[in-house]
This record gives sequence, C-alpha cells and structure tokens, in this order.
Amino acid sequence: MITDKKVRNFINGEWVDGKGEESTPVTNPANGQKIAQVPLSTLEDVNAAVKVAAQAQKDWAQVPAPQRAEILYQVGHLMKERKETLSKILTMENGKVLEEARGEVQEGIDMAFYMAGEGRRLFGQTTPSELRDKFAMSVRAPVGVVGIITPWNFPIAIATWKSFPAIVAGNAVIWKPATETPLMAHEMTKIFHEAGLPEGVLNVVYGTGSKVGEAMVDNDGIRVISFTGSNEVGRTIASKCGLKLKKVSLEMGGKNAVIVMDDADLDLAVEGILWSAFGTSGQRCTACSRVIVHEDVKEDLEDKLLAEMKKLTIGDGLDESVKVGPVINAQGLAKIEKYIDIGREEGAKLLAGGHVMNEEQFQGGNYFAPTLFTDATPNMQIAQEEIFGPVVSLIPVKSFKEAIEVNNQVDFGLSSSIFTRDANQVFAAQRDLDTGIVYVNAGTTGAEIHLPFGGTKGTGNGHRDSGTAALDVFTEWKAVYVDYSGKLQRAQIDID
Ligand code: UN1
Repeated sequence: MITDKKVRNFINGEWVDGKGEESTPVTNPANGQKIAQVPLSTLEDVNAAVKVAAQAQKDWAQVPAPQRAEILYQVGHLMKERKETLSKILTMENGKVLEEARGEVQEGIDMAFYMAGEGRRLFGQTTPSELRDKFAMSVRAPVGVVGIITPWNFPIAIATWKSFPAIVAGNAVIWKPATETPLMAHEMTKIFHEAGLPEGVLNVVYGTGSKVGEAMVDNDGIRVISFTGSNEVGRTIASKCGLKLKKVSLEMGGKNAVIVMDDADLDLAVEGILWSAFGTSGQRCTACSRVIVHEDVKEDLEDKLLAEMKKLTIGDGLDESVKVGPVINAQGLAKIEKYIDIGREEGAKLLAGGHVMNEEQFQGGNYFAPTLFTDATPNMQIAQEEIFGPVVSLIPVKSFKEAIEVNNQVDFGLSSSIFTRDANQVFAAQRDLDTGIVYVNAGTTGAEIHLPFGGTKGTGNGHRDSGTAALDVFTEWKAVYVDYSGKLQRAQIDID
C-alpha cells in the first residue's frame, strides 16, 4: 500500500523540505520493510515555523470559537470517512493490531467532535464584584503559539488530545510528531489542511528530540510545551521550561497494576489483565505491568492466565486473527530483554514467555513472547520500572490494605485497577489508589477522551490531556473587571 513515502514538513500551509540534509528511514515493525523516509529537521525549521505561527495566531484568535470549531467538525468527518485507511497505515507503521488501530482512530474522531462542541462552550465564569456597578468575569484566553510533542505509541489519539483543544481555544500549533510514526502525522496534517484550517495555524516539523524538541523548548515564541513520552526526556523539558517560566504539561508513563482480590470474578480479571498487559504489546502508558494478587487466589489466577496466554496469536497486526503485534523496534526489544534478565536475577519466577520470537514467520519483525513472571516483590526493578513491552509480574499480597500500599509504592501514578465484588473495597480503593485513573472491574487501559488523562507523581506535573482539563493547558485565565459606576472605585477601600 505504501512504498517508501518521503514525508515533508508542513509550514505556513505548504509542504516543505527540512532545511537540513538529514533524514531517517521508517520501517514496518511487523516485517522490517521500509515504508517512509522522514526529515530530521533543524533549529532553522522550528524557528521558521514559529515565526509564521505567531503571525497566523493573531488572526486565528479573532475567529469566533464556534467557527474555529467548525474546522474540527470537518476534521472529524474526514477522519470518519478515512477510518479504515488511517487504521491500516497506523498498523503498518506502529505495529498495533488492526482492531486496536481502529480503536485509536476512533479515539481521535471522538476527540474531534467533543472538542468541536467546546467551541460553543469554552465557558468562563462571572463572579460578583465587591463593588457596586461593577461586573467581574474570568474568561479563557489563548496562550499564543504552543508546542506539542507526541509519541509513536498513540500517534493519532495523543496528537488529537493536544492539538484539538489548542486549536479550538485559538492557539497556533507547532507539532513535532515521533519520527517512528510520521505517516500518521502526515495523514492528520492533510486532513487539517483539507478541512480548511488557515495556513500557519498548524505547522508540523519532524525530527529528533535533541534538535527539534530542544529548539521548541528554547524558542521563546512558544509559550506552552505539551509532551507525552519518556520520563527522562520529560524531566529535561520540565527543567528547561522551568527556567524560562514556560508552561509545560507532561505525561510520562506508568507502572500500572491490576489488583485481584480474593472475592474477584477471576475469569473477568484474566480477561482484563490479558487485554491491558498484552494488547498493544504492552506499549501503552496505561499498560498493566503488575498484578497485585491476593495470596488465596494466586495459584488459580496463574493457571487461568497461563491457559489464556497460550491462545494469544502473535504476528502482523494486519492479519485480523492476530491479537499481539510486534514491538516498535530493535531498541524496544533490547529493553524488554534486559528486564527479563533483571527479573530472573532478582529472583522472580518466569512462568511464560521471556524471549524474542525467532521462528521463520517472525523474521524481520520485532516480536516478543507475552511474558508472565510470578512471585515478584514490590521493590524489584521489574515491579518498579516501566518496561513498555508484553511483560507482567505477579506480586502476591495478604490483604486489601497491603494491595493498596503496593500499588502506591512506585514512582508513577497513571492508572490502576481493582477486581472485587465488595462495594466497601470499591469505594475505599477509588479513594486510596494514588493514580490519575482508576478502574473497577476492568483492566488499566481504555481511557475515554471526555475525561481527564494523566497521573500523579512521576507520571506528570499535574496537568491533564483530554477532557476539558486539556483546555487549562492551552488557555490562560483572564480576569476582566468592567466598572459602569462612572467614578473611580477603589477595590478593598471604597466599600460601603
Ligand atoms: C498512552 O498509552 O499513552 O487509555 C495512551 C488508553 C488509551 C490511551 C493510551 N485510550 O489505554
């Protein structure tokens, strides 16, 4: 379908080559075939984009929000029309199975219509003034030019979580998509263009974090950086933006657990674990990588999990019968292998998987066998660090209280889940689980776009993607006072 497409930057409504000479190939993780070539842009490209964005933003901010939203409705319709094509391209460049690719595209479509609706809301507040004949209100104002840096694991959904609220709120956007998944970004950019987004409102610059990302952070014309990606990079961005007093919104992964209590429906729990641990080959920020299990049901759970894991079909995600696709690239595989060694050394017991798939049909691709460790302890590295692969570790506990403690004993705080039938435990768990997302009787994945997405502790810095919470990232609150008394009234002083 796609053969070696040369992707180009998009600046001021035009497809342009990066100013630098360098580019890098993009390969299909399922078979190693080259599918695209992506430019590695430079500081100059970013600076050129910011310049035109700043100009375009002035006019864009004057367009009434309901009209800005019309573009998003159009984007949503075009995405809907092209859902199948987009999903197939997504599977080819990211590796996730087609069913999940369709789910991700749907997430973007949902976000388009949801955020378009915000164009008719963008609510502020009126607040009574302490003085007579004076009106006070808080309104949302666009920030200006904003930068979004998006990852390869959800190249469409996460881009929509960030770009749609930014655009509907009246900002112009500089977007650095992941170099692993430029085709998704290219298709989305085409859609924005066809939907009639004025030139300069969205500018796309491909390249590495160390060049393009850094140039975005350094450019004072960009007033917000919204980043999803690794913890290490996120912390660097945060410290640089901190010194510049630049607003930054971070989402940097998780070490998400499913808690299985002794009264749980075990079959349901197994389904939830399989879906959230091995779906997307474990390459979700929300993926389940720990199972905290009550000791009384540990053996039953292990047996059921092992039986179901045997049924998982692994292969190219374009094949509809496949349930687990490849991981993104050789570095991804190497990182997972490293954690398998660590887990073994730490004394966890390997019950299944633990190896790269080397058979004939997997040649050229990056396939890792779904892996189950058991008898892990909470402080092991495999129970603390994000692996980003199809690896899950069972940690036995003796009580509900201990389960909550173990869940919270990690540096991350994105998602968590509990399987129980006890209503008291449900309410206590939703209160005590220290994560931004909590599921009851479902796995750790599957966040819906109209709720806030993000987490506590090392997962982020208090901001949220998605939902109306995303508008807080891309707007400034402006307090407006209108005095219609005809005289100078002094707050705090001229009070009757
Ligand atoms: C991510 O992995 O960063 O909740 C995004 C989920 C998806 C989004 C995951 N809706 O699993």
